[in-house]
Amino acid sequence: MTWDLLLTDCRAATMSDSGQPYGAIEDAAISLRGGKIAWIGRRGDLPAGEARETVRLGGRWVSPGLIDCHTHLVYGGDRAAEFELRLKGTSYEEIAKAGGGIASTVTATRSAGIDELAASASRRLNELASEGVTTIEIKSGYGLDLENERKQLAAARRLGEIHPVAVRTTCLAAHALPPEFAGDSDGYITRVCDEILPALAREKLADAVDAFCEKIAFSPAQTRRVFETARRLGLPVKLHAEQLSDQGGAQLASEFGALSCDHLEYASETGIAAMAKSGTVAVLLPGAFYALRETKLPPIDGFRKAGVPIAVSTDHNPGTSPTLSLLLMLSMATTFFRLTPEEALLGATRHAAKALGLQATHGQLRAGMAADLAVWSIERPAELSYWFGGNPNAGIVQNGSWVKRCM
Ligand code: DI6
Ligand code: FE
Repeated sequence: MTWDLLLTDCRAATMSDSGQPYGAIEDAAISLRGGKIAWIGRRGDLPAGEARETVRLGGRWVSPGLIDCHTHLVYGGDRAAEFELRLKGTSYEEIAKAGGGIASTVTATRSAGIDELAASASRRLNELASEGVTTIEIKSGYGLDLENERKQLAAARRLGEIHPVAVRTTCLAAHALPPEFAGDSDGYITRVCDEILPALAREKLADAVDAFCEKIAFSPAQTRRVFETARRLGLPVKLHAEQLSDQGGAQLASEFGALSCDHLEYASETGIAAMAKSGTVAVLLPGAFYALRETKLPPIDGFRKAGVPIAVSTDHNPGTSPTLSLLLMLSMATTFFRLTPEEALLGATRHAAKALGLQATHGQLRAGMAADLAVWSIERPAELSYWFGGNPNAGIVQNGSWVKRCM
């Protein structure tokens, strides 16, 4: 057998369901071929073979490359001025109603060219990727018309071409009401369903469809129309659900077999049961929880008891979660939400893959899966949510090739 790369003298947090915490393999070897994991197991069991390159990792831990499954990475401008306002007491809802918030980012995004959007997002992506993120989801939702949603998604696709990171795109045209549709949110949803989504689906710019179901955004009835369109176009759905109030969004999204419901601080028992039934992932976004000084915790125990897989993501966006660290989110998920470190890491690997529909190929170290790996200078995997600040990443492999070479 010949391999492109053989990693030995390492410990593997495979994140597979092996019965061991973290699916751990002590004294592991991992061989890669053709962009995939060819073999993984105990070093002593390694089959005979030749590797073009062998790297001894000195006992370091290897995990699946991290997956950031919910971001709004591509946008114009920033919202540092609004941040100052909020600190003087204005609420997120008040800012949104006064035409600030998302609307101000829409203005800045519409006036930016695609090169400018890609360049600013590229700098942010470098930061996220330096922590071992090898797959990222990027949403539109600051264009709010066909031309500008297309521009955002095309910028996101370009990032996937110029960075060693796999990019999944999501059309979030139903994020906020654009100013030209003020007072006519049903009219805007008609535009989304009849024009924006069909065109972007045809152009293969969107891998999924998302919406913001909330009092300050779109109603369940409007969200349903968006989901019906997505279904007709053959695109999977996700939902910003129950972030500020319980709208029954989790039930609605589950009815459409949603990949994920995200935020969920105000999710109900009924919502949880519906998600469990449809296999929908609960994506927790502790950065937004932190930045909005939310105090209502998402119903973590309910998700656990119902067997709803939990993911953790940055929700990177300029308004409510301007974070550039997925590891910091793992720390916050343990400290704020009391996830165990193992649950937190599952949330940025196996369960995050499921939230993107990539569970067959990503998020675990298993033969046949994508050779996307992160190498860590740590003694135990719990350190990935224990430290906050600092970066213990020591190496990154994407698609079988070194992005950041160890030693
Ligand atoms: N929920 C969020 O947390 C972000 N979008 C959403 O639907 C906020 C986006 C923003 O404020 O720009
Ligand atoms: Fe979001």
